[in-house]
Amino acid sequence: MAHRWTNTLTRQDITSEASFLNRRQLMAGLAAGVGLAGVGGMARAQEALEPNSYEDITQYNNYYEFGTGKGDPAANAGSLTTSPWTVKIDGLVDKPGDYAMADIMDAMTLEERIYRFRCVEAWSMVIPWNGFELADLLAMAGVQDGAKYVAFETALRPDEMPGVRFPVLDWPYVEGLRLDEAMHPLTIMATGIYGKPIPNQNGAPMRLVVPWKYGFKSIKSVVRITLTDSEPPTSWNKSNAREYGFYSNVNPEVSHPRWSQASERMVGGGLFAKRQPTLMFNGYEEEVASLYKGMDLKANF
Ligand SMILES: Nc1nc2c(c(=O)[nH]1)N[C@H]1C(S)=C(S)[C@@H](COP(=O)(O)O)O[C@H]1N2
Ligand SMILES: [Mo]
Repeated sequence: MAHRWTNTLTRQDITSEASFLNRRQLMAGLAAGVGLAGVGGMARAQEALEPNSYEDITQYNNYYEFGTGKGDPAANAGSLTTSPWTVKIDGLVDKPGDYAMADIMDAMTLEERIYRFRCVEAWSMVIPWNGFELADLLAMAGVQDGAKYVAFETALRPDEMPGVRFPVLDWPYVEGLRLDEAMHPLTIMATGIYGKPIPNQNGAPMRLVVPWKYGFKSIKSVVRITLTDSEPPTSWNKSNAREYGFYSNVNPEVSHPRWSQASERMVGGGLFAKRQPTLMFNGYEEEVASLYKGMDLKANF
C-alpha cells in the first residue's frame, strides 16, 4: 500500500521513525543482532490506517459551545469568526504576548498526520490532520526552566456560540498537559483536515490533537496557551472528577465508571459493524509509554 503520510521527506518522517523506536534502542537492537520486525510492524500499522470520510469527520462532532448533539457543531459553528484570530501565549515563557494566527501560520511548517482518534464515549475515527508540532510553537515563545505544565483555553463568545447559554460545562473550555506530553513529537496543533483549512466544527482555526488521549483533551479553537508550574484545571475533570482524570490516556483496561473502555465503535462503520478492540494508549504505546514509566495508570486515569 502506498505511503499515505507525505509526498516529500519532511521532519515528520524523521519523528515518526524516531518515535517507533528511539535511536538508542535501535542501536542496541542492531548491536545485539535483533531483527527490526518490531519497527516494521509499527510502520505497517501506521500505514494501514484508512482515514474516515471528510463527511464523517465534519458532521459527527463534539463541540459543546455549539450544542451537545453530534450534528449541532456542523449546524451552528458557522457563526464563529476565525479570522482575524490571536492566541495569547503567556506564563513561564521568554516572549509572552498576543500572537496573530497569520504570523503563527507563516512561522510553522505544515505536515500531514494520520492519527487514530478515540472519544471517551467509546467511538473512534481515523483523521488525516494537517498541522505542526506543539513543541515548535512553544519554542517560538521560549519555554522557561520552571515550566512543568501547559494550560489551554478555548474562545468564549456568547454571541457566536449558542451552546454557552447552557451551564453544561464551566465555560470557557480549558485543558492541560504535562510539559513532556506537550513537547512529545506526536502532539500537534491541527489547522487542517484532508489538506483543507480545519472546519469550524472541528476547532478552527487551531486545535490541539493528542492522539493517545481521550478526545476531550484535544481542545478546540485555542485562544490562550499558558506555561505554568502546577497542574492546570481541566473542564471535564472540574465537571466530574470521579469520571474524568487529568491524564485521560486511552486505556482499555481502565473502565469509565459507567461503561467499559475495552472496545470502540468506528464511526462510519455501518450499523452492523463489529466493535473493535481499543488499543493501549490508542495504539501509540511504543511512542508514549515511557512518559508514564512507574506511574499507576489506574490511579492516574
Ligand atoms: N472547546 C471544546 N473543545 C473540545 C470539545 C468541546 O466540547 N469544546 N469536545 C472534545 C471532545 S469530547 C472530543 S471527542 C473532541 C471531538 O473532536 P472532533 O469533533 O473534531 O472529532 O473535541 C474535544 N474538544
Ligand atoms: Mo469526546
